Amino acid sequence: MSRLIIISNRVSAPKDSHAGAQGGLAVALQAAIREFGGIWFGWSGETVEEFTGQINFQRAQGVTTATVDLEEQDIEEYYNGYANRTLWPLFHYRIDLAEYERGFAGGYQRVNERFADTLRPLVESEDILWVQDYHMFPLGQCLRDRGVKNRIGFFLHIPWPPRRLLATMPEAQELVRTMFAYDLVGFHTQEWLDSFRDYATYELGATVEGDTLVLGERRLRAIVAPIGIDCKEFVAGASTAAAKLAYRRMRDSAVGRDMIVGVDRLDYSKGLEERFAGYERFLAEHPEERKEVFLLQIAPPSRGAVESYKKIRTALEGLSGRINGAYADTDWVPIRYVNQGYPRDVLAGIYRAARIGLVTPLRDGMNLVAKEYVAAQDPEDPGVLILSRFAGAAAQLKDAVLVNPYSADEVSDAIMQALRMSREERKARWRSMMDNVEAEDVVWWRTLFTDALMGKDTPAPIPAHNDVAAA
Ligand code: GDG
Repeated sequence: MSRLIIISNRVSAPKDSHAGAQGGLAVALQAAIREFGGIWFGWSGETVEEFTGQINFQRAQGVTTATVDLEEQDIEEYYNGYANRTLWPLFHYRIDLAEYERGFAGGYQRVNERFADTLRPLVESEDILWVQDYHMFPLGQCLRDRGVKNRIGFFLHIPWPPRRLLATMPEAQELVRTMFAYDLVGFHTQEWLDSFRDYATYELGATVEGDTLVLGERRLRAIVAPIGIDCKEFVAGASTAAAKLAYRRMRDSAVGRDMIVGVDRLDYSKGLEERFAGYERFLAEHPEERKEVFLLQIAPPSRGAVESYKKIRTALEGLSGRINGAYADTDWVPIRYVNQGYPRDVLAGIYRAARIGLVTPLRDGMNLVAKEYVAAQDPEDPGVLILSRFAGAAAQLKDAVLVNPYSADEVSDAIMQALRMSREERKARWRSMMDNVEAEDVVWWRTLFTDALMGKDTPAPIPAHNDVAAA
């Protein structure tokens, strides 16, 4: 049987602590490696004075990880630079924030070459390779240049931008051309896939044959594979002692008020400023509801080395302070804004205690918080998910209250609708969403992709347009 080599920027070795401590994606990829045998390869997260390509192998619970250290300059140009200041904003449609610097592009290419040099000797002829995410677009081509003939797949965890936005990046054509080194590419939604196909056909002259794009000698199959969560693990996590304690604490501290919860990495794509503005509109328009609700926003900081992330942190501190200053009373504060992370089972308890899950990214590849919120609910008295129509998750969670996150009025109306929603309606919407979260979980996603990569499934034609998230 073929071994599976997974390659991603960061690598998660299995941990000894209870299963809830790790994200569902890490656990699912580890399980895949256990099933097929193989390796998980990537950056160690450490720096070294001079790159050596020395691999640190580790084996834990049946999973082998192989990591390499990078130079300070690599991290500046490849990770903080091209990945986080060029590709991340551009792929979330924020060309106003995207920085196009040749130094970043050069460093990104150099690091991918370094990964390819290091990985090449580990690849055996029957292995199947699966590259994850935007840090590694050119890796497939770098491996082909070094004689790797194996099947290689690529999965993109973030959106794919419309072609006219992508065209603003100087290396766009080259980047998309190198993607034809892969045999299979996967996206969370049809919308992202359509944008990719548009670019490849209009800008590069690729042709479409069913679900395959053809460019010269290369054939690239493109599929939709929406990622899910480890639903069983999350449901179990919601009834651990820690979850129950968190649930009780939240309920006690709510003193009969309805809690609205948001949980997001501190990132401009998550629409936090717009969310606060929508909530403020709700408070302004519904004075009678003011002391009946509060918003708990959990936002652990991320990518603190990047300037735009420092800015959003300052902006949110100002905004939450202003809203609290304008509306708070001696016995009530409208926003509890928290800049720290919590263990996963504590999060599950918090989700369960919240009458509303407010998930309003401006643009999001999928958004797992939306699915976690659904999985954590009490089936007999579930809360309401308010979800941005611009999150990939909206294509699956059609019974959420879908909103345009840019519209404070829509967010405000959705909060009111959710607060007034009958238990009957809440249960019906929740059941339909939970059916999806249970069925299309992270193992389903992983199997969908690896089966396609190994040619074990039946290709379906690409529909002309995405009927869901095309807005
Ligand atoms: C990228 C794409 C796509 C958050 N706060 C805490 C915490 N989290 C966990 C959540 C969730 C995860 O982080 C965030 O996942 P998302 O999907 O919402 O967002 P990204 O990090 O931007 O992920 C995204 C995803 O890749 C997968 O393909 O869905 O669109 O952008 O699991 O629970 N976890 C803990 N404490 C926290 O305080 N333990």
